[in-house]
Amino acid sequence: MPQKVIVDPVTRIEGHLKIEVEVEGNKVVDARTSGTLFRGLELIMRGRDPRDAQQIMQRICGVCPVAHATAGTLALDSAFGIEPPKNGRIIRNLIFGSNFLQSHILHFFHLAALDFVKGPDVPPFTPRPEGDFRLPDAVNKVAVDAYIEALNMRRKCHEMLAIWGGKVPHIQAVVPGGVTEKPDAQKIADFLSRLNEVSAFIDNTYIPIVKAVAGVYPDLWEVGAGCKNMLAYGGFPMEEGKDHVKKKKFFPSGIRYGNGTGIAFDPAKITEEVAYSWYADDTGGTTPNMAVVSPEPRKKDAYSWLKSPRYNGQPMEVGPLARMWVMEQSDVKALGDKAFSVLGRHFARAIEAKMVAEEMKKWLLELEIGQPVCTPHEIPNEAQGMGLCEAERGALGHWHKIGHGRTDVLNAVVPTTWNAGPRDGEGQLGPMEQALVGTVVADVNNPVNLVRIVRSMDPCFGCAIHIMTPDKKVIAQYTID
Ligand code: NFE
Repeated sequence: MPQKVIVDPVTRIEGHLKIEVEVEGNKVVDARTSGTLFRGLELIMRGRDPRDAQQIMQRICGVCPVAHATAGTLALDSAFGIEPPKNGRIIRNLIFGSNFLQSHILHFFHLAALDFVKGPDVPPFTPRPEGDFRLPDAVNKVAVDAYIEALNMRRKCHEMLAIWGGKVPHIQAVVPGGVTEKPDAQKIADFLSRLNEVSAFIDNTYIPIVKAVAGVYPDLWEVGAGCKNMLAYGGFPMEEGKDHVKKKKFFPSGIRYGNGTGIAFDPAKITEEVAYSWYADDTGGTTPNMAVVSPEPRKKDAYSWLKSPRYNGQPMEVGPLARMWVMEQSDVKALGDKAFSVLGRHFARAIEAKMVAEEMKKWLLELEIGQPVCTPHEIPNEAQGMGLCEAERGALGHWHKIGHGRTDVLNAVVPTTWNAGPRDGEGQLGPMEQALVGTVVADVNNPVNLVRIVRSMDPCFGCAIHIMTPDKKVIAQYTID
């Protein structure tokens, strides 16, 4: 008889997640991931001036607002038939890159590292799963000290972002056609001095601590493999003169199934399903630009407010590992099959933080002082746009339909929905569910590897779902039986 293990809520992630697994003979044989809040932000956009999208949709989340400003604006660029000039493209990349670094440092040091680093016996280091802290004392102390320094580094990233974006978390400067902030020598110098500090922290603290963790938890290269289907929409455009989906990007778009060869990404193959989601069935199976959001909180057998996005009918993992795997980044590629694991995801995230920091130094020097930052535009009466980018946690898309000059339909398909959505009508488990299945749970009273798997994917349920239903009074419960 399988034993049920429920962790609800999973802490040290953004938002509300419940995981429920069945353990038989010490192994997880089935898993369900439930997003327990409803997202209704798209409904707020209906009937509004479409240019509100990049402002309102940013409120979906305080961790990755720039990703939603970017996807929202790219969708408007494509609906309006415009693109930013070179300066606008680069400043958007600098704004987004600053938020990227902040988010990756936050995720490792303030959320996931505490699965491996034993802090002092006070909050925020307690409560914690006990019994499996393996770092030598001296290394553990460096990692605990880095918790504080990481807060400082995140502040620097916010300051970098504010130089171009006006403020954090919800930024002002990203608008259809480009940005509103012009480059000058002072801003470039102020940005670079902070970026150099953050970059040194990534090289000298972030990457070494990830490697130290990997050194003493080698078993975690074998834990949490998941579906091995990797998807990247591509991020950080590097050229002008094309629709943004087709532009050369720093993180290329693509698909890779396990060790297979890379396949070109085709947005027409994205669908959303709702077989086990609390949405009316007519929401499902449609392409994202047609999606309607009809909540049905009492739907039979449903167990999540997340939908199940699929690519060509397949569940896909998105995020740093997917980006590094798709672009065949040498350090991650060298891991081989070990890349599909808890440690592989942490390693890929740290490597890409270094890559983005290095690249931002180059982008900064490509700015052309005195040249335009934005392309003028008019709002069309009827139009459709798609905005695809790489959010910190993976592939993010906004689909925006304009009618009578107002927003008719806006739909966001976010990284955590890809990773943590429920099973689909074919019975295929979502990527996080697949990553949980097969895990050895030696002690059902302390299922630490289950939460390590979840955190390695850096889920954010604020993005994936939003707004609480009035009748869902219980918001936190932890049960192990
Ligand atoms: Ni709220 Fe987000 C990111 C988006 S969701 S953090 O990154 O989009 O996975």
